Amino acid sequence: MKKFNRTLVTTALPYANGPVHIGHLAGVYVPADIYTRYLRIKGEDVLLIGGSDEHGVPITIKAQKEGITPQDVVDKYHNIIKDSFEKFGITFDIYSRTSSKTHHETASEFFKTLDNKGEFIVKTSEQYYDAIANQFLADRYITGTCPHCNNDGAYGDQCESCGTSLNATDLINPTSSITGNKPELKETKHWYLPLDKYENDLKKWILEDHKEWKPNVYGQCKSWLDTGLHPRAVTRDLNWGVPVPAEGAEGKVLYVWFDAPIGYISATKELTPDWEKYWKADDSKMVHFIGKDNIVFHCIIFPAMLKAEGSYILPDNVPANEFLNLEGDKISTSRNWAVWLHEYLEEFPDKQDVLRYVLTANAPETKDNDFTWKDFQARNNNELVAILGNFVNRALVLTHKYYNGIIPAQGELTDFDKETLAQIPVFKEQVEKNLETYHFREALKEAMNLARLGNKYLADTEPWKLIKTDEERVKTIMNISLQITANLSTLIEPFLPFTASKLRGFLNIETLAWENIGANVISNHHQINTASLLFEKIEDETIQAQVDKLLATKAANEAEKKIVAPAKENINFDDFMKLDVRVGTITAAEKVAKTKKLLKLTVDTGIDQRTVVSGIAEHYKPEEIIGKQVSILVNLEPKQLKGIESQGMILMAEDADGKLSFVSPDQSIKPGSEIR
Ligand code: B3M
Ligand code: ZN
Repeated sequence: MKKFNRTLVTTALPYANGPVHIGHLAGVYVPADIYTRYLRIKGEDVLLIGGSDEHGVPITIKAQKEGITPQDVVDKYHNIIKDSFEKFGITFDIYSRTSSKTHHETASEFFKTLDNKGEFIVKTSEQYYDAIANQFLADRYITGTCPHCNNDGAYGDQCESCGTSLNATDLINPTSSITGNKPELKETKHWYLPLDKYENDLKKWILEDHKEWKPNVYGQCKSWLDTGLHPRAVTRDLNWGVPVPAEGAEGKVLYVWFDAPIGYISATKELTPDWEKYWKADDSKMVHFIGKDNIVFHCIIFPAMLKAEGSYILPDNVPANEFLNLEGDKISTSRNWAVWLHEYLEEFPDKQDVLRYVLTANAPETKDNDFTWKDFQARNNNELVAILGNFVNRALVLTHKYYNGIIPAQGELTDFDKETLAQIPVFKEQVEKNLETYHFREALKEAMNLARLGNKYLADTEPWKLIKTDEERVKTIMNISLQITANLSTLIEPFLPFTASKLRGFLNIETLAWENIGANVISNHHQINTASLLFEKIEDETIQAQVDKLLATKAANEAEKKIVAPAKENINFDDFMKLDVRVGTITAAEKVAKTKKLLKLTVDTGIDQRTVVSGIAEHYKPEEIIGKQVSILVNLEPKQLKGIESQGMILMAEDADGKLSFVSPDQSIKPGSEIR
């Protein structure tokens, strides 16, 4: 195996268009943090690089939806995301953002270098243009009917109903989602990176030289490479991003997937003047932690960019994970189907390690996996509490009870003692071997096996019985139990950093050297501190509350689906003009006796003062609506209701839950004004 002298660990830059959730943590940030902490504790030279991806259509769409600027969007979410990562103990050496000045300069320079070297092909093609909005439309801004399944809401790049990848020009009846206008085809010029030029190099590099990559990653790369690579546009017609530094490129920005991976370089630059060593020296190892939807960008496109530039190293590994689902459904930001990290931190204070543990133990390493709250509870109660917490607690409590917290010296060791101690370095090696090959679930299991060993040792030696008959022997047993505990505090550090630090506090020790795991690491007569429980049981009610929260989300999503009733059959203009709707002012209101729903209203319609009976009593109190301006249909045939003649109808908006709301003018206007 090649010998490396430093490691650069990068993590996918999350789009700053929403907060981060457990899927992000499980797929990318926890494994990357485990890996980095492991190398750091071994004393290696390693950097963990991260940041927010603040460009591209995902950001502009969010801005449009919320009626704010793209800058507002990224400012808001960058801070939320950064804060969540920090609180979960993801130890970034730098968490930057692609809107930074250094990044704009770096990405721009990178493009210029390639352009000057003649690495791009410039081509003109026809793309959809919205003549009213005066702009070319990104694929995501075009909707239409899917030619494969007839779904009406297909996007220009994909139909989410049948999953087919589309070109915008495939859509039947394309519509601009900015103006609702029918877009037209118009010529535009773009810069393309000829990926085909690197096909053979990439084939050798991945398919022959990196057979050790995870099967899911290797397989995806192979299928791309087998299909054949084509030139890919690296510029876009958009007004948000890094401007294309070339002549004739006004109004164009770098494609977000061109600039985002360069973000890893910019962030390293911002972190250290020594950045080039990490990116260009042959003895540097680069590892990209990403989710499976980013594989092609990190294994094919970015390496092609780096090769085209010429002075950079390529990643040594890209241990991409599959997806984590939530209670059987795909995690979705737009459907709010997620466990949001900032909410978890509030609802489960000081339980970061519980989530880190569960997400690692159940990581989607080789296939999609499911997060369920039941499993979360079970792993906490049956593993963290019952195995790790229980062992540590017994070792510490007994030491306090028998020896006032002063570690007794070992006497003569039995064969069983020796066998037990000999196991410790075996677990260390297993953890190492698994971490170095990106098998984080397995590595965690091996670390937990040391706690299992401790439990077994105590169960087999039963010091609480021996203390009455063989006090000398108990000293040895407790010493060995504490050696195991102290070794545990190092072995679990990469996975459960908060717990490891607590444990060191209980033991009254500093971080121990990784290399020493396996030895007797804590000395005789050392005084330990008083301890509390490392983990607490999570009760059914707590879990039920989380399940209920998700059920409420499901119900809200269902209601949302129902809310928009399909449009009724078309009517002609004359039919419409038959309706005489006016602005009226409510001048009096009272409940209709012996009814629950009805109010008797007097309305100034401008034409007259008239009586209307309206079914709104469950939504409004009579006294709160006097003076309110409303919409009233004045030419509806009068009707007798509970003995009162109702002369017209107040128009109400009604949502899926049956909530009613007046349709009122947004400023005071003369009663009798016509509504059409
Ligand atoms: N922002 C996509 C994503 O969040 C993208 C990753 C960029 S990594 C350079 O899935
Ligand atoms: Zn379709």
